[in-house]
Order: sequence, then structure tokens, then C-alpha cells
Amino acid sequence: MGQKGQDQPRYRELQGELTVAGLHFAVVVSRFNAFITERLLQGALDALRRAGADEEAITVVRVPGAFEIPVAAKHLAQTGRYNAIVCLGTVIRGETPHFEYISAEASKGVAAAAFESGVPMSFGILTVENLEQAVDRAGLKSGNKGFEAAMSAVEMANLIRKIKESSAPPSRKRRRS
Ligand code: INI
Repeated sequence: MGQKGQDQPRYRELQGELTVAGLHFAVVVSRFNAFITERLLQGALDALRRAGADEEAITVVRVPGAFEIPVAAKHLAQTGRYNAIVCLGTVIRGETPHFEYISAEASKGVAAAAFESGVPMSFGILTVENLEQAVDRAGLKSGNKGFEAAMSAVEMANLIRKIKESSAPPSRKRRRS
């Protein structure tokens, strides 16, 4: 259901725009595998600037590794200053099970921080088999995941703002009991 006729949908549809007017962003980037993460950061900054962001609307926060990204993102969200947070890192599978732990905690942690704070966080943390795959995703064959993560953050920041604006406050009339 939801459609009156083929051309006239009855339902309301909300979607975030790719514009940044009045929005503030934090980018959390890990130093581990900096050769890759710096490229992800450049991709993310490129996306934010192209969407029209002022430099003053962007805060870049550096953390040691992907494991530390969620807690930094959560504290940034709690400041109430940011409409969305872009999380960037690179975990490369080595010969140890370290990869599984770090990537699982990073992904679960970012999801939990976003869910608990209500501030959208985009996941630009590469979890790859080798350096070649990482390079491909940091500006080579497979685009730049930092750019994509920043665009998702812009869209989600707009969407959340729209959802908040569109939900009319409840009537102030007193109910008779
Ligand atoms: N951190 C990463 O961001 N990527 C990795 O590939 C990685 N590996 O493979 O170990 C990594 N480890 C460090 C980790 O994120 C923490 O910074 C460290 O354990 C201190 O808490």
C-alpha cells in the first residue's frame, strides 16, 4: 500500500540531502597504518569541502589505532557539537588473530556509540586481507572509502535533522482524565 495512484504516493518520504549548511562534523582517524588512513582522511575532507563545509565546521581527531576509535567518537558525540562523525581506520589481516579482535571491536564499538548517542557515525574503517586491498580502497581501484564515509555522514546528518524537524511536537492541550 502507500500509493494512491501510480504517480501520486500517499506516504511521506524523508531522505537526507548532500549539503552541509549549518552542520558540524568530526572525523576520527587512527594513526595505525597511517600510509592508508591519511589517504582516507584526505578523501573524507575532499567530500566535506565539496559538499560545501567550512573548515571551521570540521574537527579532525587522531587516535592510536582502530580499537580506540569508538571511545573517541562517543565522547565527541556527547559534546553535542557534531551532527555526524566520520570514523576512519585500517585493519589489515596479519598472521595473528589480532585482526579479528580489532576489527570486531571497532565495528561493534562505532555502531554502539552511534546508537547510544543518536549521533550518526559512518564506518570508514577498512578491514582487509592485505596492503594491496587497502590501497585499492584508499583512492585507487575501488575509490576512496573515506570519501564515501563522509558523504554518508553528510546524508545522515541531514536526514536526522529533517526527522527532528518533521516530527511535530505533541499538542500542549491538557487531556481530561
Ligand atoms: N590497529 C589498527 O588500526 N589496524 C591494525 O591493523 C592493527 N593491528 O593489526 O594490530 C591495529 N592495532 C592497534 C590497536 O588498534 C590498538 O591501537 C592497540 O591495541 C592499543 O589499544
